[in-house]
Amino acid sequence: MRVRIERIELRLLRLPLVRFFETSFGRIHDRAFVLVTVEENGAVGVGECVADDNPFYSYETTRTAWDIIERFLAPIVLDRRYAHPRDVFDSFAIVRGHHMAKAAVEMATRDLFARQQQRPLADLLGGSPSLIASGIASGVSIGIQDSLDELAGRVEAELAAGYRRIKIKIKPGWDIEAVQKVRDRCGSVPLMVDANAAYSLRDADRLALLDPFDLMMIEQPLDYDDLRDHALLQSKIRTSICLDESLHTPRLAKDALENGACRIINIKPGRVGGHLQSIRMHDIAVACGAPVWHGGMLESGIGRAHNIHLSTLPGFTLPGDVAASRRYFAPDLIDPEIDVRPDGTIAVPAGPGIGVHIIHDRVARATLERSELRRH
Ligand code: OSB
Ligand code: MG
Repeated sequence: MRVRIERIELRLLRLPLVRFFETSFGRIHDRAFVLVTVEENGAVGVGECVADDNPFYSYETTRTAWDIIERFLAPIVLDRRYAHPRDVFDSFAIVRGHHMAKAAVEMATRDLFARQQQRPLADLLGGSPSLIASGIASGVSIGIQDSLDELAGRVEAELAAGYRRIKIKIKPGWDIEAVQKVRDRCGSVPLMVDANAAYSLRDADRLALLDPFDLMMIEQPLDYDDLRDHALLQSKIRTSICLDESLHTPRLAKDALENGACRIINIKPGRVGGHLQSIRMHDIAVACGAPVWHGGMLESGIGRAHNIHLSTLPGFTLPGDVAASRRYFAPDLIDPEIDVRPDGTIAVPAGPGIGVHIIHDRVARATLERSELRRH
């Protein structure tokens, strides 16, 4: 068994969002991303690069990812024989960082390999058979709204749809009141907040005001490179800190957990460099006894499908930001779309690879640029 990529196709896509999404970085109305297709002998695999147009969540952008894949990653993988796609990430070691670019190529190669073997990706990744059968628990991420009433209405609608946990975005000026409003209207539902690095340690007293609301966690309150201040903050507040932006590598996750900078780990394969690094980070968190959940990056159904398969690893014990397609895109690039069931779970696609059917017409219509890479 081996995998050897003969051709890579890059596409820059843009899809309008069903509704704007606002975080502490600002408000967006559409989502641009690079879709990576790898091919061997007519068989293909796909990966969605989660880098956005802007370098706000991470320094990577659609343009940097395209450039890094074209000039550095493609020359490494093209025509190289890998015994297994788990070897792809480490073969990129000469390139520092650029995890989103690396992840898209590694994940596409995983999909290709799993399809060649006629196995679902979850099985290849080491997913738990019971989670593969039962589906994964789904939560939603709700952006900053124009009013607190609008926010409460959205939370109610998502709870009615079955979602098992609600996350609301916060920033200074949209925090305590927002949480208070949701608790007043919706009671003791599983609730958490995500600050996307909008605070500093000087805000510790304000963040401690969240303690009485019994939140599951506060995600990434402080800066993306700031483990020490997160540890100091965690010692001052009762609410558990979960890190997202700060955790780029398994080693950082270990440092963060051992030094008390967080108690819970968010895993996004794009942020850490793909499935292998996600599995390593998952294993570290499990060894430390820390709960893990799967984050989201407003992916289309293609990236979403990868996330669902990865979420079947046994350490993913908390509901992830892996929700139905229709929350973001109408239509999605896949059919049938990803849907949530009334019990708040999402089925794991059962076919080979990521197991979803891509509507190529829709991909073509959303494509702004296209390029084919081969070894010459
Ligand atoms: O911080 O988790 C985040 C979206 C884009 C960038 C960062 C984040 C998010 C979300 C949305 O919270 C998660 C999703 O539903 O895909
Ligand atoms: Mg986050």
